[in-house]
Amino acid sequence: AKRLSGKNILITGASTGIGYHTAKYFAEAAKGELKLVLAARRKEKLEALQADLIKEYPSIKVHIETLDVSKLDTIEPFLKNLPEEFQTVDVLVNNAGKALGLDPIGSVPQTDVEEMFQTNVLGMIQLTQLVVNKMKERNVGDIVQLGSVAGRNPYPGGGIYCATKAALRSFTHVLREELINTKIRIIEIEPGNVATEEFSLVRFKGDKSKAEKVYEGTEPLYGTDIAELILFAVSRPENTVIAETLVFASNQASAYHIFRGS
Ligand code: 8X3
Repeated sequence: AKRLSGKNILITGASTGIGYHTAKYFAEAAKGELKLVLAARRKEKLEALQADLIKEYPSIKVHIETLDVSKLDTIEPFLKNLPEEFQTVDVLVNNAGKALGLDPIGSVPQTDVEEMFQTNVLGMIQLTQLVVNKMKERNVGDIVQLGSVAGRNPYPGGGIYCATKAALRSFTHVLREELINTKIRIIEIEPGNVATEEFSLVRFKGDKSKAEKVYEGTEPLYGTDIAELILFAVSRPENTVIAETLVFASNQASAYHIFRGS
């Protein structure tokens, strides 16, 4: 908790899933002695989370802001307009991201291709480029990248999503190389199958039965499990960088291989 105390943590995609739980885990670990900038597209969800956090931890400072990272030209104004006390970002959690469909290459709707790349890659890059320069000036900071097993182990039907996560992985490696002479830590978390509230629902465009099948017969990971890892990585002493972390549920061995009880 001491290592987090007073820090300002910016989380994208904070309204649900891994981002939401990460906000809660940080708040709990620091007993409210920190600042959170929570960004996502849905204002009402952020408002509810902010209200919960303030109720539970009266000393916490939470700034919420509507942000769609796929709208690249909104990212710089978003940062510039942060209230003074939230301007200095100590920890950036690049969490916003999505998979759309499982269509074979040749049949992926162009809108899906663009939406995945805009969000998972271009938005993430834009935000990181702006934040990293400020971190460089201070020679300190943590950038947490939400990669995926999909970035290492591409699977049929994931032609675009896997490519976005491979791009994130490559970008993240370069960032770590370039920042080797700084105190900025680059942390990549690469989850396998995580049953968040919405990941599969978004992938299958609201088809609940398809979404539920992804986790059927398994004991999946949950958003809370990944939040716990992000918190662990960020709260290591400054000589330690959890550089990469491939994380599976205990019944998953690769992107393709999930044990479903038979
Ligand atoms: C999410 C994991 O297996 O759906 O990044 O690609 S998977």
